Amino acid sequence: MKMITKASKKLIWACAFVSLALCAKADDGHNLWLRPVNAKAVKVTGANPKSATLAIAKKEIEQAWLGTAGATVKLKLVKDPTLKADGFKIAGNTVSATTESGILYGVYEMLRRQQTGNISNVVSNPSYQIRILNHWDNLNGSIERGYAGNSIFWRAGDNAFTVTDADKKRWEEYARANASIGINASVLNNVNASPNMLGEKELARMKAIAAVLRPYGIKTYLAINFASPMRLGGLKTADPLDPEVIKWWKAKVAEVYKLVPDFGGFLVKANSEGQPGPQDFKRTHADGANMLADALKPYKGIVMWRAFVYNAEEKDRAKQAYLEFMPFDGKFRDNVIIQVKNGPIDFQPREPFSPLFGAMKKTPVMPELQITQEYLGHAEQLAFLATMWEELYKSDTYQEGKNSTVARVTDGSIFPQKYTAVAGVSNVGLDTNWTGHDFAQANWYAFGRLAWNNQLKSEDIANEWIKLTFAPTIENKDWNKGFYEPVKKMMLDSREVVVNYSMPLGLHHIFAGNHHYGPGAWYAPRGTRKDWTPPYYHQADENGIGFDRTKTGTDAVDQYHEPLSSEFNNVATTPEIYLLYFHHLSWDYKLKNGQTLWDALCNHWNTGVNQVRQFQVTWDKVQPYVDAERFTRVQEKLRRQTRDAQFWKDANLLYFQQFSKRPFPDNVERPINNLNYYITTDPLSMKPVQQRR
Ligand code: BDP
Repeated sequence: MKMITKASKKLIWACAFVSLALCAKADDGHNLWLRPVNAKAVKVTGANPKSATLAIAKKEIEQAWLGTAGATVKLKLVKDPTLKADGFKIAGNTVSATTESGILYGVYEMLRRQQTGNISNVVSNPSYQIRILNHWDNLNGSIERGYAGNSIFWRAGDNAFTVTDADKKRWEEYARANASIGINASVLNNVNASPNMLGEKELARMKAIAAVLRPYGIKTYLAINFASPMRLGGLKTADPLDPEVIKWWKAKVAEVYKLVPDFGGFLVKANSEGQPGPQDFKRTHADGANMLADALKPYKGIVMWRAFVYNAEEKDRAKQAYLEFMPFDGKFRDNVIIQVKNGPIDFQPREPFSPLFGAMKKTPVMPELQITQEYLGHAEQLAFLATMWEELYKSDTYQEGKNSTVARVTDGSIFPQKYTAVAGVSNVGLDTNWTGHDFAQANWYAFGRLAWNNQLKSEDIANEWIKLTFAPTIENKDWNKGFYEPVKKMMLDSREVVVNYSMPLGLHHIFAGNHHYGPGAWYAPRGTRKDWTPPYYHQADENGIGFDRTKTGTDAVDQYHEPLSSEFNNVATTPEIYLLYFHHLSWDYKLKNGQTLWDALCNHWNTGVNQVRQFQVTWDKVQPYVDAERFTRVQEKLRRQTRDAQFWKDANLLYFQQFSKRPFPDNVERPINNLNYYITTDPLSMKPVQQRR
């Protein structure tokens, strides 16, 4: 009798495990870091039923409460001078804030703390008022630099403007994910903006989107085409000082606010990469931005004016944004904010920070980060970008003395700013898992968490994200050692690994043309703008490699505040991570570790490949702790990353060896093809290409 009981007990346990394992098996990644949990009973008070935002807060608690069963959670709107708008206080089971959105953020924080095992009281205020995603979504549904399917907002075809239930569901899921990490604004369309964005049907659809985002505390913004008065309005000019043009914008802005009374404002890419702008009419960036700012002002709208400008004639692209914008410091209206990419060139795997940070003292400046991995392996490669952004936020500009970090010169800690903001170019698309690569979700997450608190450490963000995203479905003591620790390490190393196999020691922009996936150091088709070709950036010749931006070169170092300017000017004091960004050095230049520059480059490329191989090992070993679906997806991505990292290494070794004329160090794995193969093979499609030289 006893025996049977024991056996049947065993059977019951076995069944339970099998069914749990089956449950855990299919995970398409759609739930992001907001996975369903076994919630306990809870009561919520203070959720005024008239408030859509508080209703969401209540629902979130009810479906994810992991605190004491039967507890009561109090939501409280308070007058508290220590809390900024959106800020919140968690004390025991009470969440208080001065705004409804603040309460919602507090609730998400409380639930996150329960899930990650970090329960404590907290007072939290956001670093930036506006924490905004920039969607480079085109009205036909495609996404510029998007790697996870088409736009969730726009599509082509007969039902382009029909708002379906599926649309609304997706927009709501998107809004919820953003709110859970504190993102409170979205630009719905590409900075390379179609004038049609301001057309009637497009604006009606924006209204529908805004209605879904609003209860989640998210404001809607649009990117505009500066020539809209001509291309959409039929005017003869878009001159910002022309009375008809001013009138046109005022009327358009009034129309927008009639549809969306809490509309946020405009994002503008002007006189950049062929986009129209005020300079087409012999006016300045300030003229253009201020005209739009005046139109938006009565509605409390703002202009985010991008500083991403450069033209082919200048000797050094890195200097141009600073040269163009510094003369206008203090000349912008108080509802204009200048949006500056993290680096002076573009969103490279590594660049020093843009010298505009901290230098514009009378104009608010907002950092623009790229969440979508245009230059870090698209949705094919694992690169956790929190470490890159942490490096940026922590960089000291010295503009107002020591500790004038990029974080502090942009978040209002140092300069009195009416508006503070940070933008991230989104990696979200219609793919089931939103971001293509399961680990790319972590970059969306990290952007939001750092926008909320720009002092957060990458490690803490990784900690939260892993626990929320991969929390074990089966209670497992070994999970920490078996999954959490190795995966965290892999994430924290991953950005540097990409730098290693592609552009170490300050190399930058040596990508294959157009799609920017894989190497193309040789890419310079006849007739192409020089500053769109890699040889412009690496400057390799028989004597050496690197871009001389010192005082005897283009003097870009001069745009940095002392002591940085001198530090970057002197090769001995330049951090080696920026070496070839600031200096043209001989192949035999000795690095701090005693290696020659050539050997060090080869070793970095080689190390990068070995590190990705190690990622494969790490991932294989976590198989017992993760559902089969996500395991396989990531495993496949890592296989491809290894292949492509090797492509980077081999192509770089062979191409640059033509100039260095030096052997590879013995330990470096030899290329598996000849240089011609790499030049004539597209690294994204792996198909033959012609005329890549
Ligand atoms: C570059 C991208 C291009 C964008 C541009 C921008 O390659 O697609 O339009 O940045 O930020 O990095 O405007």
